[in-house]
Amino acid sequence: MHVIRRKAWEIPASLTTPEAAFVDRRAFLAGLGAAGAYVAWPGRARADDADPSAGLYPAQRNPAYTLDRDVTPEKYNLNYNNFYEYSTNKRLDASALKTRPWTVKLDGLVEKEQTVDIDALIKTMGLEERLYRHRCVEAWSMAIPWTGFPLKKLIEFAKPLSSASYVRFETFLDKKMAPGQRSFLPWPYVEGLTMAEAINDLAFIATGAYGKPLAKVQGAPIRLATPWKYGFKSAKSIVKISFVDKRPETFWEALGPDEYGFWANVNPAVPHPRWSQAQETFLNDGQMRPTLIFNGYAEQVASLYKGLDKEPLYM
Ligand SMILES: Nc1nc2c(c(=O)[nH]1)N[C@H]1C(S)=C(S)[C@@H](COP(=O)(O)O)O[C@H]1N2
Ligand SMILES: [Mo]
Repeated sequence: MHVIRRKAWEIPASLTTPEAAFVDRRAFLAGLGAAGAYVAWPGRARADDADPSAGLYPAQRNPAYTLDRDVTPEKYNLNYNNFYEYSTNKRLDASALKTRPWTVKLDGLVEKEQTVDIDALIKTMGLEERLYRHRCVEAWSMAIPWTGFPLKKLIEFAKPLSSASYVRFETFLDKKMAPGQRSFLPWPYVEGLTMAEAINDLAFIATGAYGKPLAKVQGAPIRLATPWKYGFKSAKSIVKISFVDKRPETFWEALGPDEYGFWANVNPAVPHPRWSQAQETFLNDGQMRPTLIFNGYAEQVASLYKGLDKEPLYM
C-alpha cells in the first residue's frame, strides 16, 4: 500500500464534476443532509442490470447500525478503490471481473464441505442494509451503506466443527481476469478472522452497497466488511471461506510482516511504522478527523481482545 503524502492528497478533479455536485445538492434539497442519506449514482445502474440479484435491492436498513456522519457519495466510493488485482491506482477499471456464475466454497473444518451459488446464498441468507465506517490503513476514511448479511449467519450455515478457531477468506485467482495478479505479489488475496471475531454481530458479508448489488470495483459479488479493522481485512470477490485451526497468513502480512499484521484493529495511538494513525482524511469533504479506537466500535468489539495485550493488535 502506498503512503499517502499528506500534502499530495486531494480530491481528483473528476470528483468535483457537476454530477457529483448535483448528487450532493439533490440530497440536500430532499432534506437528506443528515447522516444516512445517500443518493445512488445513476451511472452504475445500467451496468448492473444483468445481475440476477438486482431485484432484491434495496434491502431494509437495520437501525442498529447508523452513523454520526454523512454517507460518502457513491461516486467518490466508486472512484477511489483499493483492488490490487486490477491496479495499484485508486481510479481503477475492474470491468474484466466476471461475477456470474460465481460460487463460494465453504470448506476446512466443517461438517460437510459445500460449494454454494452466490444467488442461492443471497436468497438463503436474506439481505439487510447497514451504515458502516470504513477506515483504510492509509489514513483515509469513508462511510458506506453496505447491503448483505451477518457473517455469523453464513457460519451457522457452514456448520464448522468445534476444532475450527479461525476463518480464512480467499479471493479468486485468475490472471486472465485480473491483470494485477500477473505481478509478483503473493496471490490470491487472503484474509482471516478468529472465530470469536467472525461471529461478532459487526462482522458483515456485503453483497451490495448503495442499495444495489456491489459494483466490480467494490469487490463484487461478495466481500467482507469489518469496520473496526483497517480496510485491508475486508477481502473482496471471495471464492472460498475455510474454517481452520491455525492462524492464516494474510496477503499483506506475507508482503510486509513488519508493517501489516493479522489483527489490524484501528487505533489512533499506534502509528504505522511509516505514518501516524492519529487522524484520517474523510473523503466526503477532504477534511482531517481524529481516528477513534476500534474506529468508533469499541463498545461492540473491545471485549474480544481481553487478555491479548501482548499481541500486535493494532497493525
Ligand atoms: N481482493 C482484494 N481485497 C481487498 C483489497 C485488494 O487489493 N484485493 N484491498 C483492501 C483494502 S486496502 C481496502 S481499503 C478495501 C477497499 O475497499 P473499497 O475499494 O471498496 O473501498 O478493500 C480491501 N480488500
Ligand atoms: Mo486499505
